[in-house]
Amino acid sequence: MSEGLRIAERLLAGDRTALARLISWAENGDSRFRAAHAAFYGRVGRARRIGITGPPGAGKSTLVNELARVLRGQQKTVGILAVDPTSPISGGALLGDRIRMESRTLDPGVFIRSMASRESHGGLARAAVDACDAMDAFGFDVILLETVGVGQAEYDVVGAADSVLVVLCPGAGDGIQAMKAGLLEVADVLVVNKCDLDGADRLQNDLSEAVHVRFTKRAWTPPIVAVSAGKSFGVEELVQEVERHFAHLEAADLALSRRSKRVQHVENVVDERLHRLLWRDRGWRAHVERELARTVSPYEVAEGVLAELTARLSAGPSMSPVDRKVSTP
Ligand SMILES: Nc1nc2c(ncn2[C@@H]2O[C@H](COP(=O)(O)OP(=O)(O)OP(=O)(O)O)[C@@H](O)[C@H]2O)c(=O)[nH]1
Ligand SMILES: [Mg+2]
Repeated sequence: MSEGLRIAERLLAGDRTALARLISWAENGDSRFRAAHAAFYGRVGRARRIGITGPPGAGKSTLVNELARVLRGQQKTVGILAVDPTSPISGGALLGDRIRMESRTLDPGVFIRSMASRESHGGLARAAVDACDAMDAFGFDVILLETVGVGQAEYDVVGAADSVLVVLCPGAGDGIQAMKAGLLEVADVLVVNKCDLDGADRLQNDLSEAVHVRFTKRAWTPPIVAVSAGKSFGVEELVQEVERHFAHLEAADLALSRRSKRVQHVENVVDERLHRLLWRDRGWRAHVERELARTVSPYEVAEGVLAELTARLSAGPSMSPVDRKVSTP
């Protein structure tokens, strides 16, 4: 039996070490993950996935901890994945998260894991979905996925969840920033956190106006929920709103919604593998360098690569000029 299959069996038997190993494989793009995934995929789909995003410092981690507390009170088991960009600043925040979430780490009904976001080309979203799949197959009832809402890569990550919570808090122009950054567009529920602070009412009003203008033609209008994660206020109501959104998905077509998100996952897998195959391979890089040295324009070089690639894709399994022992054009 392959290592991937053995790990999958252990995962399905409830072995947390196997879960941790699988998530590391997912994070590193380890090929053993694929065999394991194929083996446990039949058990994926029972968990509710909730994405939590928003600007740095909005209180996402504090809220995730609070959500876990409320969900545990409902006897639900919770898997938590915090996706952090690999920057020195959030490296510190990550440590902070670990400490803050410590109150949940002794609870066997909770699993907490963080993941660094260094991969591009769909790699981050792919790895996050893979990790969620592993937690789902393990048997967690709810999966909470936290990511800093700073760009498209992060939106792609939370976009794979069933429900997306966008967390904002009062502060200079935060609501406006969110609207500019396209954060509202990804929201199923808007959370005004730190409602213990001044300016929360104004933020709530601003958001309410923006939602009115932008979401008129959609089947679901994101509710705006005021909470104070820091003071454990309003979190039960927030959980109810998330339930309401999930009920809406189920009434519409949950399977369809999930399937369309799976399409994105497949796209990400393909993008990432193609990218690796092409550019981590010195053969193609060297070819491009040689061509550029002949003062061929970048577009001409790109056209040449694409033509050769298309030919090789239809010709055989390997696209690498090195693997196929053929010289580059
Ligand atoms: N006053 C107040 N402060 C809060 C509340 N919730 C969180 N905070 C504080 O806000 C700061 C940031 O909280 P985090 O939970 O780390 O925020 P985050 O969004 O996860 O931050 P990053 O992951 O670094 O983007 C911390 O100092 C929290 O204690 C709240 O409801 N009220
Ligand atoms: Mg955080």
